[in-house]
Amino acid sequence: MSRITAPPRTLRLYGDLERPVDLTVAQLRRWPAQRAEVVFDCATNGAQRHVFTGPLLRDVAAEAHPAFDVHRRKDRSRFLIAVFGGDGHRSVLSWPEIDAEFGNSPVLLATTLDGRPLDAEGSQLVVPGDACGARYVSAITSIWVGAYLPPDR
Ligand SMILES: Nc1nc2c(c(=O)[nH]1)N[C@H]1C(S)=C(S)[C@@H](COP(=O)(O)O)O[C@H]1N2
Ligand SMILES: [Mo]
Repeated sequence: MSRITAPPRTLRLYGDLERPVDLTVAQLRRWPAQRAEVVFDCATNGAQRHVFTGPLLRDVAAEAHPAFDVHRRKDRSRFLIAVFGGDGHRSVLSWPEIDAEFGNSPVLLATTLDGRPLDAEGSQLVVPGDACGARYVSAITSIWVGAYLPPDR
């Protein structure tokens, strides 16, 4: 048994949140896990089929208390989500895309990929509705949640 193991990757949930938090993959297992069997296409690698498990992004993000009035759909509809990978790859989602009263997309923060725990490399975003794999951001280092306002508004 090796004593030298990589420290677990931590994901920083920050932005317009009342309770920003740093989470390891182990801590992501506190939420109920869903299972997603997905197929997506990659421009360089072709079609890929994978099985992911993990909590819903909206459940994890909700516990960080985004700074909107949770009872007002119009207020929730303003928020964006940016997901960053360790290699600089990043993608955006919107809050209404994953909100149960809007697009209701079952986006996951994976804790396993094809049965393999992701503790060392970090969580991966799972966007089951996407035909393309680009938003399946792996080795997530941070997630920003907030109401972006273009500079000219
Ligand atoms: N961190 C990170 N995640 C990423 C990417 C990347 O370059 N960096 N590529 C995306 C793309 S384009 C695809 S198709 C899927 C699967 O890519 P893979 O086959 O290289 O794993 O991961 C996505 N997640
Ligand atoms: Mo890709």
